[in-house]
Amino acid sequence: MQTVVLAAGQGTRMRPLTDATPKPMLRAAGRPLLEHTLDRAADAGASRFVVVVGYEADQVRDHFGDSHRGLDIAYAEQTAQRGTADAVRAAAPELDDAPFVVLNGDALYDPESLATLYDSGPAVGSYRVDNPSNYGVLQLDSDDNTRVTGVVEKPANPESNLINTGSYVFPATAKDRLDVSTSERGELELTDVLETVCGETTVTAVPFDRWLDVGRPWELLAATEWLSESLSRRLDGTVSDGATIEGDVVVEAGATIKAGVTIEGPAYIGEDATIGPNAYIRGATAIGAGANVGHAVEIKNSVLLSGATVGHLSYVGDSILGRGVNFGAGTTVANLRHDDKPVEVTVKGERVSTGRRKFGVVVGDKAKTGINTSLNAGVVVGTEMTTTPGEVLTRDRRE
Ligand code: TTP
Repeated sequence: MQTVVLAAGQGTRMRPLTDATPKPMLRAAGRPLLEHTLDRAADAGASRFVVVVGYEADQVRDHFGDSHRGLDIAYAEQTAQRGTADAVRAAAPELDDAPFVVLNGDALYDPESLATLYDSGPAVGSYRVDNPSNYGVLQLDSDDNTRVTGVVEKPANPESNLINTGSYVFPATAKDRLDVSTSERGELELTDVLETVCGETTVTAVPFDRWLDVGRPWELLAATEWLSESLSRRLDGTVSDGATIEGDVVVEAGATIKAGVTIEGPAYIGEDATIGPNAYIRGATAIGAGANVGHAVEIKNSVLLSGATVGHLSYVGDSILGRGVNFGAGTTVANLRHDDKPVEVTVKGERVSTGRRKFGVVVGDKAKTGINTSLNAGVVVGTEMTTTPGEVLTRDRRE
């Protein structure tokens, strides 16, 4: 089935990691989120893709070109990010007169459930959560509890814990229902299109076994953890006889693992990365292309994007380091509160629980720390920001 993939958003909740990168191009387990989505859609039954691009569109186009796994990709440009209905409207001229699937380019869907969605008639992917008030909650027909009648956004008193995953099979006629009015939060929403379609035809809720919306920085760690489960051991780079590589570890061609390094999989080491000597990498860690992890450095359950350097005597736990970040010798990250409560991070000016007992820091592209910097759990360091030698950062440094 023809598949529209939304990848035009600005990813404001993911800042500073999205200051210069579209969110769907952030890498989890070595590959952009959007590539994982296209792969899973291809496996589930996509026949061709219409990728809606907008924010930093060229990065998406340059990476994928005009096909993926033998399936054509057409691009639709959404010039201003006015909402998901507007994004699909931008894609409409590229669609044939047939049913179409819509997926978010920054969400992960479990392959089996996605295949079921593709095999369904008009449908919406649903998922059960503990905190439905944070999502769009599906309203179901009282006589037929697989039939969707509508969606209530972030209800104070949700009538169920079944939420909208943002994945849909629309009938061809939905192309004529894309002109919606602006919602309370000021966007043109695809859920309003869904509501119209629900009034015209039967739309079924297809339950997903697993789903992850990657909207905030710590969700990039969750994505990496999930995708790391399917890594299979492959050592294409140069691995010293004096290194210990345990479990499902991928070392890409051109990467160098020096003596004294221990890597406990699952872990991903990108092309031309250099690890060691004497470094320790564990948890679901992904080290990007050209990154450098030096002597006596421990990296646990973290993502280092391309070109990041942690050169000497450092600890990085449960953290995300942007492209070209440089940690001075002795930089140490805290990833646990003394009161054992979930670590909080400021997202768009508000303190938000990550839900994680262990979470370290988020560091924007090209930021640099001075030697012996201490970074407290939940701290965000903005793009190109710096710290002085010996500095203890207990608050964000965004500008
Ligand atoms: P969101 O995650 O709601 O929006 P976003 O990606 O811009 O992130 P943030 O809220 O942090 O600013 O969007 C859901 C999906 O829809 C996502 O894949 C991006 C896409 N999208 C568009 O393509 N165009 C749009 O105008 C909007 C709002 C989203």
